[in-house]
Formats: sequence, C-alpha cells, structure tokens
Amino acid sequence: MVDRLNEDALDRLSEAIARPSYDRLSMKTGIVHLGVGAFHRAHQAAYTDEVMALDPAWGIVAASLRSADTYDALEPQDGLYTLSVRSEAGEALRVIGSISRVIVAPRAIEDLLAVMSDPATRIVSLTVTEKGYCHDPATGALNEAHPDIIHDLANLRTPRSAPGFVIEALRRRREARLPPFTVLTCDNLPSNGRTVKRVLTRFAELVSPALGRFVVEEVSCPSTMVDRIVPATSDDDRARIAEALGVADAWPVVTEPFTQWVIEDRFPQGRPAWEEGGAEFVADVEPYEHMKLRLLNGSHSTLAYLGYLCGYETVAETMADPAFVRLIESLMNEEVAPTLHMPAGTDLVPYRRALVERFKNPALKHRTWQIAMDGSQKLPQRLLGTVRDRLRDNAPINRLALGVAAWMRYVTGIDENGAPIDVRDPMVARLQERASRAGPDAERLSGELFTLREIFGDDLPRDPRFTGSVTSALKKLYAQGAKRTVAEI
Ligand code: CS2
Repeated sequence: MVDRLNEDALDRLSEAIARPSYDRLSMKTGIVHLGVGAFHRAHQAAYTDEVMALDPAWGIVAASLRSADTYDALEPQDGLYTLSVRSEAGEALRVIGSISRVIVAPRAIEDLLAVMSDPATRIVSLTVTEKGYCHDPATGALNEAHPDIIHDLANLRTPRSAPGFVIEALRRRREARLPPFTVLTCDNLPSNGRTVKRVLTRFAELVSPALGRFVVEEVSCPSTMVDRIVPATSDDDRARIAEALGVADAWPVVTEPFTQWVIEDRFPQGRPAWEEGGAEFVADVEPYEHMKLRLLNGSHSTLAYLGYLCGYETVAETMADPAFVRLIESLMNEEVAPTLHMPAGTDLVPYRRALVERFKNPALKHRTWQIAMDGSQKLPQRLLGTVRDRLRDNAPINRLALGVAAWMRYVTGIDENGAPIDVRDPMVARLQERASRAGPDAERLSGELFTLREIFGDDLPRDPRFTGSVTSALKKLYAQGAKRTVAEI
C-alpha cells in the first residue's frame, strides 16, 4: 500500500490526475532555483514541467535559503507534488515532476554552490520575495548595511543571502573559465532584471573590481513579468487533495486557472522552450511589468490593508463587499490605467475586468494578512511609482493615497477594535517604534512614517499634494473606520 506521493505512486493515481509525460530519470540539472516557495512551484516549475518532454536538460534543483519545510515535504516524494487549479468551476490536479532535488541552503552551502557552479547549470532563477534582494526598495540599490550582506562580504564562501550565493557561484565559474549562468529573477520588483543586475554588480564590485566588470559585461539578467495568484496551502487543501489522489501529498500548491509569464529573451547559454508551455518572449518587459505591478499588485495591497482593517479574512471575502469592487475598479480605471503605456494591441479593459473576477475567485482562500506582509518592500513599485506619475501630471491620487494610508494604519499593529495585528515586515521594529511615538493621531503618524526614505524616497515626503492626501485619508480611517471610508470614497 503506497501512502505517500512518490515515483512508485505515479502509476496508481486515478486517470483524471495529470502527471509527468517524460522519463524523470533522464532529467539533467539545467536550472538552479533559489526560493522554492509555493509561487515557484505553481509557476516556473509548472511551465518547465510542461516542456520537459522536449528537452530533459532543464531539470530544476531547487533551494530554500532558510527553512527546511519544503525539503522535509518533498524529499520523501522524490520531488513530486500536486498542483491544484481551483475556481468556482471545480478543481484540476496535476503532479509536477520538474524539480529533481531540494536543497536546504543553510545546511548544505557547499552542495548548493557546487550545483550552481556546475557547467550543466545554465540558468539560476530566483523567487526570494522583495526583501530577499537586500536592496533599498525606494532606489533599488544594494543595501550595504544589511546584516546578511555584511556577513556575506566577510564570508564569501559561506553565504546566506541570495546575492551572496549568486556572486560566489559566479566567482567560481569565472575562476574555472566557465561561462556564467543567466540570472532569471521572477519576483515582483520594478524592472526586476535591471534591479537584480544592479544589486549583483555592486556586490561583485565590493568583492573585487574585476568581478564587478565580469558581472557588468558577461552576466545576463533578463526581466520577467510573472503572474499567478498562489495563496498559502492550508490543511484543508492537503486533506482534500489526498482524498482525490488516494495518497498523501505533504505540500501541494493551490492556484487559479490564470497564469502569465512574460520574459526578455536574453539567455546566452540557452533556455527551455517555455513558449511551448505558454510563456511570452518579448524584447522589453517593462510595460507588462508596470501593468501587472500597478494594476494587480497595487490593487492587491490596497485590498489587503483595507480588507484586513474591515475584518475580512480573504481577498474573495473583501471583494464580496460591493463598495470594495467599486473602489478597486475606480482605482484601476481612473488612477492607475492612465499611467500605463502599453505596446499597440494590448487592451487593458479586458485585463482589468479579468482582475476583478480573479480577485473574486471564491475557491481561493487568499488571506489579506498574507498579502499585507512586507509592505515596506512592496509599496514603492505597487503604489508609489503610480503616485509619482500622477503627481507629475497634476492628476488626483485619492484612491492611491487611501491605500498608502491603510498601510500606515495597519502597521501600527493595532486594529480598529484595539486588538493586536501580527505585522510581518523586515522594517517592523522601526515602523512600530514610530507608530507608538505618534499614537493614534493621523497627522503625527503619517509625519513619522514619511521620514522613512527607503520607502518614500526624498521627493514624496516633500510634496504636500502627496502628504496631504495620505494624511487626510488616514484621518478618515481613524475617525470613521475603514468600512465607511471605503463606502464613501
Ligand atoms: C500578492 C502577490 O502576496 C502578494 O503580495 O500581491 O503574491 C500576487 O498574488 C502575485 O503577484 C500574483 O501574480
């Protein structure tokens, strides 16, 4: 009796469950992925699985930079896991086989660096979240005071951070006269390829000028736009999926039917034929990235802070409130869309409509609390870039300002009923120190938080149109609560 998903169990799954059509034993490692979270497994690993039959050279060795959870779940499963695609229409299950091995970086540093430095590895991809780049979110520059960066520069051979691993592996390849791998960032950063190149270049320069030049001249960092909503897996998901599989899967991932991956085609060492799995290759990703970060993620963060303050647990629950649908539609139509400059032929109207439907998907339990995490790293590219463009055009920013104000209200760590909020953010200590200094006073709170240059830059705190709009939205949130504020805007 097989009770766990693994290679042996594949033949016994019911017909309805899709599974790898290729021989997993002939798979070679062409990709090392850093950050093996749910998003990678529902997105890039699924695209790669889709095209593996075309070329088995592109197997993935996936590393987690911190916890051993994914390793513990997938190692007994031969790297296999279930991808569940859910909507009101039902659930489709597919077993993904593109990950051949999981490595827990902190306890296998040398092992990970060895695979990254192997001649067969031609791509190192990353989903390490915004904060994983150890950069200053407002400027995109490497944060040289970041404890992990200080550690890694002093201990090149035993890195902790994503930039530290990438640079040490590149250093070894250069020394061995091997060509560098392509660095493929799949995180929601602005101009993500350019940002990662800048961070890596600076790190490398601090190691040696020659390594800095090598990164500038030889390392390709294509930008990507990645999109798929992937909430954290719950125990209910595990139980439901085990029932359908007939075997247990310790870590399935649950997602929506929609998926999009737009990539700049700059892979000097080759790449999988991801286009056969639905990816789009373009010369310049930036317009798509702006569209997605500003429309989807900007709305998502706005929904997360305001929805949480209203007591809504999930995005779908928040979107069941018609006042929120109105807010998000008008935010997108009136304040965000006018800042986008899309290539001819892109129609934003169906894109925006689809977003509203995606947010409403009742089969996804995407917690507002989950999206609210790490706001200090997210606001710049999700809301503040749009704010800057609007201010340049002298255009109103009421809804964008409400999103920023809701973030300020949220990071105080006390909700509208006086209960604590579990704020997760790399800057949480500084945020809450400022919030407690200010007390429940909109003017003082916004004043304290505007001084955070890493988030707001030097320009926004000096623009009274911005500070005024945010402070007046924050006053409303304090005076009448989030529900009424949203209903009235
Ligand atoms: C979300 C994103 O958690 C978040 O901050 O906004 O993870 C979002 O679901 C994805 O970017 C969708 O592609």
